[in-house]
Amino acid sequence: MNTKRLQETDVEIFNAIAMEKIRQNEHLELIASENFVSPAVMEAVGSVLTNKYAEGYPKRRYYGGCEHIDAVEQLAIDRARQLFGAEHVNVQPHSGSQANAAVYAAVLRPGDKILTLSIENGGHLTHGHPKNSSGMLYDVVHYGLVNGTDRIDYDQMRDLAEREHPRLITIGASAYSRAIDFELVAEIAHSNGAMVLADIAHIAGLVAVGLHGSPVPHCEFVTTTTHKTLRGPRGGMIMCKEKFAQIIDASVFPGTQGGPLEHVIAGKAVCFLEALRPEFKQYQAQIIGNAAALAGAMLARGYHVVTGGTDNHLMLIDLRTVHGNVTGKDAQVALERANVTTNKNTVPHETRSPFLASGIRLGTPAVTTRGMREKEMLKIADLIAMILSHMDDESVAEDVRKEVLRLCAEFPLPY
Ligand code: DSN
Repeated sequence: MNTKRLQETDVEIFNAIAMEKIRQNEHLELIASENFVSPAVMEAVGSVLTNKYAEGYPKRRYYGGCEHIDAVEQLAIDRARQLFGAEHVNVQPHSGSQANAAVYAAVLRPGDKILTLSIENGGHLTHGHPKNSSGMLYDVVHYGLVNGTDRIDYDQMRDLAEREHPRLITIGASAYSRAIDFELVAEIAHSNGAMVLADIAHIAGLVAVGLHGSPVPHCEFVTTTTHKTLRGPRGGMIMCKEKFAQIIDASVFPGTQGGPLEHVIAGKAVCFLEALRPEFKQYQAQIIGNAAALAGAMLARGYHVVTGGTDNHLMLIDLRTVHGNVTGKDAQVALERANVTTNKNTVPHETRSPFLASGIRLGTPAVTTRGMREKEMLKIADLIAMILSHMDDESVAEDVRKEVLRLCAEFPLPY
């Protein structure tokens, strides 16, 4: 993209973007929730659509001049419906958090009970964390993980649903590596008078191509971000049954948002078109294959991969078994020094604060977008293990950094 005018107008922002581009090109991106959009998505997001106000919905706007915006938003809606087989789609949420807040506001009143997975067990901030509005406004009860396997405890979910009578059960995770049984969750909810919000932000790409079971036929509400495995622009989306269409749309606008970000919605439309192509399924299959290879290689080096492996795009490495003194924070910093980007993460049965944590979360969507495959995952496992075993050794960090730069040069980004 031509950024000459930006350089002339604001050299400080130009330089920061230029440095970030170099960072993205020269680091191994293993943060499970990040990805690299296509140049086509990038162009749509950087387009003149950012200039337009379009409060309302296609053909029902509060502003004039929306004919082309309407076409963009309708394409995004139609493609998303086709991609996920959804009855109704709202593409306006600015983020996954906004999407979740809009669903809550649509069907809950303050004080209503929600049954969710806590962030400590792999859930998300917006699933009832006390410092998030979901935790402040609603009465939160958490189900957890099965002791020993660290998989979602559906029996406990059922017991709590029977005992607590929640109005809504949320299912979905930010740090959970196993397939989720959405049909079972819906059955538990519906037999106890509750509705379900499935938050598929992390696994949306896998769901879109059928490599993970879909919640869409079973759950009243499905939310997602569009920028993780789905590989679109940063943003959110809500899918729901037709009978909830009106209350969901009203809850997004005017309930919780004003003017939609139509340039981002254009990027979402492009992303959905890309996701409808056959090669997107191959891409998702490779994400899963790469995650399995990386998890297998970490296990082979003696690391504890939470739940013993992965069914999706991510894994949690509990560092306590091999490196008892290394916190997740230490590991994140040491890896970063060698151009390997990860995030510290709490693990089940955590003994440290979330600021230190005992684990790191690794994901393969971004490196798979660069074209890396199983062979490279084995190499990446080697590099991670090398750093973690020589935490303060600058020369090891430098050797690993060189290896990372070589890998990144072999699999360049398109921008
Ligand atoms: N913060 C995101 C993640 O990293 O998983 C979830 O919203």
